[in-house]
Amino acid sequence: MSIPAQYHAFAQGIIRFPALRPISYFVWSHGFNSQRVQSYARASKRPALSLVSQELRKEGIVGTHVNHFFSSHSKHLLEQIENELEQKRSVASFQKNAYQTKGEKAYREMFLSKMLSFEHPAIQLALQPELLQMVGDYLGMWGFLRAIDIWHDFPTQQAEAETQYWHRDYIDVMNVKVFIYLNDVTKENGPFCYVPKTHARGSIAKQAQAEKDGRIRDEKMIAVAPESQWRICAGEKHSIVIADTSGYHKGLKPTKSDRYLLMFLYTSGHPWYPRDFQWQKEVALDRLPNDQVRFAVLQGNNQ
Ligand SMILES: O=C(O)CCC(=O)C(=O)O
Ligand SMILES: [Fe+2]
Repeated sequence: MSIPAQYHAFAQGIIRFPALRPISYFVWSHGFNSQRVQSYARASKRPALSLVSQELRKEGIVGTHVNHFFSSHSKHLLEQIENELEQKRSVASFQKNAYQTKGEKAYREMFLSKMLSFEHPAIQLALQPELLQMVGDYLGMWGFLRAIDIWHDFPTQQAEAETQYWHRDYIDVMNVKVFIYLNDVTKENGPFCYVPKTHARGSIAKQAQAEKDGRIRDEKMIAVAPESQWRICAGEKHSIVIADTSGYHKGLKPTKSDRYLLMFLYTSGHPWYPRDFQWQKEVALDRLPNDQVRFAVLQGNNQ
């Protein structure tokens, strides 16, 4: 099914115009993503939503830890990813920004290639059942793995830029972004920050006022929710932060040291921008063991 161009504008109604939320949510889930919804519903009859997805629905953000959330297989995959990262970092010729793609951010280098194999441990980790089930429980449909990367954020001489200001991600009606911290993160090395309940289906519908330069500053965010409610996600290595980034968020600018994290982004089968990586070679369908994984790998509504 091809999606009419008007769809995106309509779907954005759920984020920009609270009055349109119920109808645009309905069309998004039961129209354009209906097969994903049905397959999820069949597999998860009367889902006893995990505490993580329940909290995510209510707050738009939830924190957990690798030791509480990951199976031993997932932990093993994470170790492989960290070993690979360590090797890349130790290559003498490795330059800051060497892995950046064009138009990217001056405060971040990214380690994963945009051509990935299905076997890559980061892909395998992103497709583990504890993650896909949590994403499905939150979205109410099987999610699609829209983006994946390893970020290294570092202090710069410049002022805050881009995602270091409050913003919403206009990527889909709902989304799930998973950050796995690969080092200890404090207020000084760029924690992820979030204003709870501002996600598309959250209880705070108020929109923050942007300045002329398009930035939303702290003073304007206070009008949406008092600072005492903001979540500054400091956490030790292997903390997991899960957020629907349709809600207001930013990465606090690192002041003293660096931050490393693994990032997965899951959306519906119809994100507003295409997947940001490609398969090195087409994934053989018999490698996809069930609907949960099939829908995560293959874009669209029908598998
Ligand atoms: O750097 C961060 O913690 C936040 C980045 C961001 O805006 C995003 O992941 O959507
Ligand atoms: Fe963002």
